[in-house]
Amino acid sequence: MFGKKKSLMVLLIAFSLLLVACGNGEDASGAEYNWRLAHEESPDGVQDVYANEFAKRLKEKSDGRINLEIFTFGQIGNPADQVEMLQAGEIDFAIMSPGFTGTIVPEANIFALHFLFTDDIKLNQEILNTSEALNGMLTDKYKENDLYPLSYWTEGAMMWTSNKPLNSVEDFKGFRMRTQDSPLITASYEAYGAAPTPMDWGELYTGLQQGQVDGQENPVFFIDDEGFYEVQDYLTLSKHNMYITTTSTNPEFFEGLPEDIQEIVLETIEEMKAEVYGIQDELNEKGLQNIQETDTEIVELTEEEREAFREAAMPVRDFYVENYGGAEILELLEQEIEEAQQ
Ligand code: 6CS
Repeated sequence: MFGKKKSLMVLLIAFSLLLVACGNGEDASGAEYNWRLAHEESPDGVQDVYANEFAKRLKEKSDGRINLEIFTFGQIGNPADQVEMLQAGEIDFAIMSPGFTGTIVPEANIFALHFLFTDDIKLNQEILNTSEALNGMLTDKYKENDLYPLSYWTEGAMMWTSNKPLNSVEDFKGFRMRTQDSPLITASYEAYGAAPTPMDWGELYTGLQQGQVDGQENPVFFIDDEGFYEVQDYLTLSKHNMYITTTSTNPEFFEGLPEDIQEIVLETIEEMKAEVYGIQDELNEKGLQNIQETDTEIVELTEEEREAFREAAMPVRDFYVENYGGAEILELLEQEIEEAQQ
C-alpha cells in the first residue's frame, strides 16, 4: 500500500515539475519552427548576407529546430507588400526599411531627416543599438501597427548618383530625384527645391536609363550591385543620411513563442548588431572600388558644401515634429546622438 502511495507521489511531483516547466513558457516539446523572412534586396546584398547569417545562427543555437526560409526582393512581392504580409502574419520576419512604413507609422519618418546622425557609421550603429528613443519609444509606435522592430541597423551612408553635378542646393532645382515612397523623404528633397519622384527600385535602372528620373540615393554597395552607375555620370559622396533598416517580426507571432525560443531569437539579434557594421563596411568598400574602375566621376563634397545642405535640411525637422508627431522621440534621439559624440 505504502509502495503504491510513494509511486503516486513520485508521479505527481514529476507531473507538477512538467507543469512548472510549461508554465515558464519553456518549450519542452522539442518542436520544430519553420519561419519565413523576406528582405528587400538581391542575393548577396547587405540584407541577404545579414539574413543568411541570422538564419545560420538560429539553426545552430536551436540544434537545428529553427529553420528560416529567406525570400529575396521580388520573390514574394516588393518591400511595401512585405510590410503588409508581416502585419498580417503571412511572413514571420522581415528586413523592413522605414522608407516603406512612412504612411503606417508617422513617427518612423524620423529616419528620413538628413544630417541627423554623425558622419561616423560605427558610432551611429552604436546609437541605433542602444537608443531608448528608437528601441523604446519608436518601437512602441510600430507595435501599435502590428510591426515589431527587434533591431535598427544601418547599411551605410547614402550617396547621390546623377547625370549632372550635385554640389549645391541650387543644383537640385527641378531635379527629379528617385526616392522610396515615403512622405518625409520626398519633403526632404523638396526642401532643396528638387522634384522627388517615388519609384520602386526594381524599375529604377530603366527609369534612370530612359530619363524618367535624373538621379537616386543609396549606399554604394547597392549602386554597384544594381549597376545604377552604368546609367549615371556622377557619384557624389554626399553622406547626407544613413540607410537605416530594421529586423522586424510580427508582435503577436513573437509573443506567442515559448520563452526559450524567444530568447534564442533575441540573443541572435544582439549578436547580429555587432556583425552588421562589418558586413556593410566590407560590401560598401568593395562597391566603391568597383565603381572607381569605371568612368563614373566620383565627387567628394567639401565641408562647406555639406554645411549648405545641412542648413537647407534643418527646417524639415520642424516639419516632422508638426506633421508626424515625433517631438519627444526626436528630442531624445538628438540628445542621445549628442551624448554619444562626447
Ligand atoms: O532604394 C531602395 O528602395 C532599396 N535600397 C536599399 C539599400 N535596400 C532596399 C531598398 O528597397
